[in-house]
Amino acid sequence: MMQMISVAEAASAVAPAIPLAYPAPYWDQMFSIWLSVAVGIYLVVAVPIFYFLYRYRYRPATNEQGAVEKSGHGIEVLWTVIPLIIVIYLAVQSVAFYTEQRTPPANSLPVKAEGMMWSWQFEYPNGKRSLAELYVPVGKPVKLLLTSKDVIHAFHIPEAKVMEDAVPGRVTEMWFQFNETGEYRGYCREYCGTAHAYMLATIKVLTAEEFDEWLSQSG
Ligand SMILES: [Cu+2]
Repeated sequence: MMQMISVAEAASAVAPAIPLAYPAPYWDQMFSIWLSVAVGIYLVVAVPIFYFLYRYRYRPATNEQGAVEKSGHGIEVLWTVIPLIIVIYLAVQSVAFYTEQRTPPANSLPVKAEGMMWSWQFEYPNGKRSLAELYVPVGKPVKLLLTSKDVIHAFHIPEAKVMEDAVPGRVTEMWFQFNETGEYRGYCREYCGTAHAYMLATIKVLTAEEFDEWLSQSG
């Protein structure tokens, strides 16, 4: 019984009802689907291989001459159509999840993010700015509008499993949402020179009230 409870707890820890951050679950689900399909195909192929290795092993004077298979259209259609269906499913499912991962929800809070050697500057809708600290409200999607002052950088949030390039002269988009308050880290993930490794941003996830208060304070 104790074992059962701990297994159930482990399962709920792997897939909590409300994940720490979006859009990470789309990526996790896609990974699980691909892994399941890959393991399934591996078993379908590998188990018969080992069986046939044993079943048709060499024995003197037995089946020295192989049988010639002449009619096999049925099985050829089968091994063409089944993989085709699997590949189409993976493609359609991937596009569906990818679209969710990449499309900021309509109610997203837009925040401009500018990379520079070697820090990040953020600008909020009311014009307030912050350096190396990204303040966001909990439970609300945030749309980062990324660009760069100098070279190509990339903003990466491990918990949300998102990353996007920050390119000079261009604005790129990525979205994320934290569902728990606390401090998390954003990284530059495009090698950009000497202090690249120190090009971090602290993501401060506040309650809606704390965020509104912070946003309304000047400077
Ligand atoms: Cu950088």
